[in-house]
Amino acid sequence: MIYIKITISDITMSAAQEKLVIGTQQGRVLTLTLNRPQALNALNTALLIELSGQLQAADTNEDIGAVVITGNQKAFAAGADVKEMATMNAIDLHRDPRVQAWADIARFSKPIIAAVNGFCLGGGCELAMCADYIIAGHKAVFGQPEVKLGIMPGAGGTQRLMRLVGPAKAKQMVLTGATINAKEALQAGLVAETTAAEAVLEKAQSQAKQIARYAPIAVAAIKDCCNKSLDLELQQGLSYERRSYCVVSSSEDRNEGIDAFLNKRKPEYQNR
Ligand code: DAK
Repeated sequence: MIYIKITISDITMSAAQEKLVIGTQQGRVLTLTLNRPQALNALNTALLIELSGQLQAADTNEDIGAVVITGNQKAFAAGADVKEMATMNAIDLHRDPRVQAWADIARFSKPIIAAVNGFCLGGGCELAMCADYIIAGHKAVFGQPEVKLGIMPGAGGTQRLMRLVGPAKAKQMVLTGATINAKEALQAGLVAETTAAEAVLEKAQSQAKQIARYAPIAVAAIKDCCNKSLDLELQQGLSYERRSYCVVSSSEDRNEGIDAFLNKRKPEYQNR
C-alpha cells in the first residue's frame, strides 16, 4: 500500500489554484481575477457561472463599493471557450446557462472597471464592455474574431461595440475579425485610459477605491442612468434622470455630503 501525505496547506493551495475566479477584497474594492491561464482565460461555462455568482454576492454586500475585473499579463480573456463550444449541440445552446450568467454580469448594479492586459478577444472583449469602463495596458489587443470561426458575437459584441466605437469601427472589427491595439482602442473610445502593463491593475484599483468612497446610492443611480441612456430617447432619458435625481436627493447621504462640504470635513456615508 502506498501512503501519500497531504497537508491542510496543500489542500488549501490546490483549492485556490483550481478557483476559476479569484476574489480578493481590499477595503471596499473587490478584485475578481480570471484564473484559467493555461487557456488564456477562455470563458467556459464554469468560469462564467463562478464570475456571475461572485458578482451577485457582491451586489448585496454593503462592504463592497466597486469591483475590478482583471486577467493576467498575457490575456484578459481570449474569448468564449472554443473547445467547450465545439461540444455543444442545438439543445445545449437552447438551454445554455451562459446566457443567464452573462445577463447577471451585465445587470450588476455597482461600478466595474475592467483592467485589461494582453488578449481581450471575442467573449473577453464582450466581458470588458460589460464593465463600466476599461483601463488597458499598452500591449492589450482587442477584437471580435468570432466571424473567423463561422459564428458571431453572442454576448453583446455587435451591440455594445456599435455604441462605444460607432458603426464604422465596430463593423470593421466584427466583420473582418481584425484586432486593434490599445492605442487604437483608446482613440476609438473602447477604452477610457491606457497605461504601462504593470500599472493597469493598480490604476484600476485606485479608481475603484475612489468611487467606493462616494455615497453608494448616488453611485448606483449614476451608473443606472448612464446605462439607461443607451436604451432611451433623450427626453425619456432626461425625465428618468430627473426622477432618479429626486430619489437620490431624498437620501440621508445627500444631506451628509452637502453638510460635509459646507463644514469642510470628510463625509461619512451610511448607504441610507
Ligand atoms: N478557447 C479555448 N482555448 C483557447 C482559447 C479559446 N478562446 N484561446 C486560446 N486557447 C488555448 C489554446 O487552445 C492553447 O491551449 P493548448 O493548445 O496549449 O491546450 C492555449 O490557450 C494557448 O493559446 P495559443 O497557443 O493559441 O496562444 P498564442 O499566443 O499562440 O495565440 C491567440 C493567442 C489569442 C491569438 C489564439 O489563442 C487565439 O486565436 N485564440 C482564439 C481567439 C478567439 O477566436 N476568440 C473568440 C472565441 S468565440 C455566447 C456568448 C459569447 C460567445 C458566444 C456565445 N452566448 C451567451 C451564446 C463568444 C464567442 C467567442 O468568444
